[in-house]
Amino acid sequence: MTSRFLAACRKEQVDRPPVWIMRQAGRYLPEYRALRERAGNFLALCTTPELAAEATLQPLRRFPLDAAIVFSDILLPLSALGVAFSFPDNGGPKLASPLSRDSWQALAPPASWEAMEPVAEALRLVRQELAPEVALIGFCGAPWTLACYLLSGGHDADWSRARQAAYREGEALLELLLLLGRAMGDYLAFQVAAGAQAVQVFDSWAGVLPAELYRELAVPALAALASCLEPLGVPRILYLGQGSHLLAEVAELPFEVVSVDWRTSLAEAAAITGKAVQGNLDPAALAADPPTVRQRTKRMLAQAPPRGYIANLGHGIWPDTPLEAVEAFVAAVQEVP
Ligand code: 1CP
Repeated sequence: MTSRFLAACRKEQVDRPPVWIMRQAGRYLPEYRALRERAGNFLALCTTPELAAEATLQPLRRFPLDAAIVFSDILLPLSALGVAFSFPDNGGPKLASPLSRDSWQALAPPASWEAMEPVAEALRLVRQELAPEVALIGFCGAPWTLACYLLSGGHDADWSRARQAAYREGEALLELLLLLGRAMGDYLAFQVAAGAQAVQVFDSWAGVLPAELYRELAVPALAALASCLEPLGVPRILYLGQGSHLLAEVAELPFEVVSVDWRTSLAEAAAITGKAVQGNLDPAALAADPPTVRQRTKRMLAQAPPRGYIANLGHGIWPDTPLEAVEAFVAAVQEVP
């Protein structure tokens, strides 16, 4: 059976839009919280293939989603580049120390992805369990978003260190971004070899850059990343957080799908980029009662292009999301037309 998700990525005709949810495995699911408890901590969950596979499959057992995304994190492959970080129990990743220009210039691409073998094994385990029509997605962080974490050392409200570096030492930063782009392209190819049928590159913090700097710094690194995947023929999805002003910048990049958040119109994203589009319900909308979620979802669908559309949220689902709201969201997409 062919995958509705893969067909939509290629802008082929489908009976209804495919649907999946960014961060669909996670804390809003009680069974995820139990699994994470069993694993002891988040890193152990990511690096034990049987547990990572189980986390990946959990949302699929509950909701009839059209795609699974391997359970991991964008920071994990940086360990293969020698970057040390941790995931404290509450909040996002923390680096042992933020990278300075000297330390980032000493980074080298990994000779192999052997250190990421648990992710490959999780992909293989998940593929064995998934129904044939459900697509399996691999992912990585975009060079710019990874650089935000590397230079700030953890979450930062305005990513000042990376943005200042973009102006103060743009040439050196471009070298770092190109290195990350080549490394992540290679890492995604490694995931494809293990069974990923499509890949998503998360540029969650794209929107903090003005268009001019995005063009000068982020785009060449994304081009390097995407070109590593060219021979493999898998659909490439670029998630652009807060990226309305960047649509024209990414139009020429070899990604088949652009994924946008709730601030960007789906119709405009499709018109400006010419690509298939994914998104874009506000994750906050899932706090409403099921009939309201259904109504908001229908409104989103009405804005979507007739071909080349994948229903999703505009960013990752929030941990306090009620399960009934997720059900209403998925059902509203699937009962089309
Ligand atoms: O269980 C926990 O408490 C850990 C929370 C958590 C989870 C469930 C983190 C820490 N990462 C993840 C998994 C994860 N991260 C997945 C796979 C799950 C799935 O999609 O089903 C994916 C695709 C990611 C990607 C990711 N990690 C992004 C890009 C997407 C986005 O949300 O913008 C980013 C920015 C990260 C960094 C990160 N890791 C974890 C957190 C809480 C964060 C965000 C920190 C921040 O806001 O800066």
